[in-house]
Amino acid sequence: MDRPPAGAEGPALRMYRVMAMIRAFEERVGELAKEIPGAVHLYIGQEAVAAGVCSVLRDGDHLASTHRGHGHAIAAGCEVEAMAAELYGRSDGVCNGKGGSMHIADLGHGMLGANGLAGGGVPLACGAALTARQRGTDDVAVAFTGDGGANQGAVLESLVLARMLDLPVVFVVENNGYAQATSAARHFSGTDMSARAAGFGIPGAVVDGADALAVRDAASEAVDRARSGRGPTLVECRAQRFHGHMEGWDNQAYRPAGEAERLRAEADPLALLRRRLTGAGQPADAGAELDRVEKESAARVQAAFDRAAQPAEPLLTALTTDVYAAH
Ligand SMILES: Cc1ncc(C[n+]2csc(CCOP(=O)(O)OP(=O)(O)O)c2C)c(N)n1
Ligand SMILES: [Mg+2]
Repeated sequence: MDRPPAGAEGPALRMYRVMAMIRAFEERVGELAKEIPGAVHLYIGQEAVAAGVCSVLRDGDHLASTHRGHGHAIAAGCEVEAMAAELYGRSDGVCNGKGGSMHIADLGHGMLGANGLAGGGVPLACGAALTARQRGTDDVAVAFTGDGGANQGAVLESLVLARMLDLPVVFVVENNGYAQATSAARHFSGTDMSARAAGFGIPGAVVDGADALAVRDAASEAVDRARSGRGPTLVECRAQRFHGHMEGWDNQAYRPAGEAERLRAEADPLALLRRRLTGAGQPADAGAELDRVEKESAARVQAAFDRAAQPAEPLLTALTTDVYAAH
């Protein structure tokens, strides 16, 4: 994990930096989606979840992501330059251009990988948690999944395993109300995930996933529990997906008319945190500082993609390398 520099800057501003970078990255990916090879799933609307959860992680911790993984990677500290290169399949991408959007992994930052399999990262995080236990460290692992992925057998098995071994793992369910075109009301049995957690003997919490500070609080409690040997927690973050499931594919006809626009207006995580950071009792120049953060993020992302769009495809000789990895 790459923590932003400490000092006078408080956690809220640090989270805003992360969220602004995710938003800038994802907006640029949205603009370039037609020319980026492969599928891209945007995280716009869910930034507070990745930023809030990762704000309480430290070096040595791990996270396993989903197919909607750019935000998790950025919050873990992955370089946007190497991510942009990866999206274009360049040899200087974070996975040498062989993974693309849905397989961004960066072990140097504890990022076990985005994952094309819904729910697929969850058992991996349990593996990282078990490794930490066996090595005698107090490192923790975070398993991200969506609401759809949360129905996967491997996720439910992971909940059993985590409880039985009391693994230092935190399950984060990003409930954005949809699995592709199917609303959670039509695919999710029960009322909420935290109630499901109780059935596995695991503490559960539900939190507003648009509220970075609330996510951070819930994640902090869960990570402390894991780090101190008190076992797993499941945190359901009620989040919103402002875009379709995947760029260039989804006309969102399954959504109530105007829903995405309404959510953007009412539940934008950046707007919410900005209000907190510029409200009563905050420095007079706080708004200008946030503007600067957004501008810097957009400029860095622009430069990253300008460079990434230049061809630098992996050589043919690289075809047989990176097939197996020893960990
Ligand atoms: C095991 C598996 N089954 C089906 C799919 C096809 N698929 C891709 S994304 C997706 C929906 C995932 O929904 P959710 O977990 O809620 O994540 P979100 O897209 O909302 O972030 C499905 C079914 C898949 N990738 N993997
Ligand atoms: Mg979903």
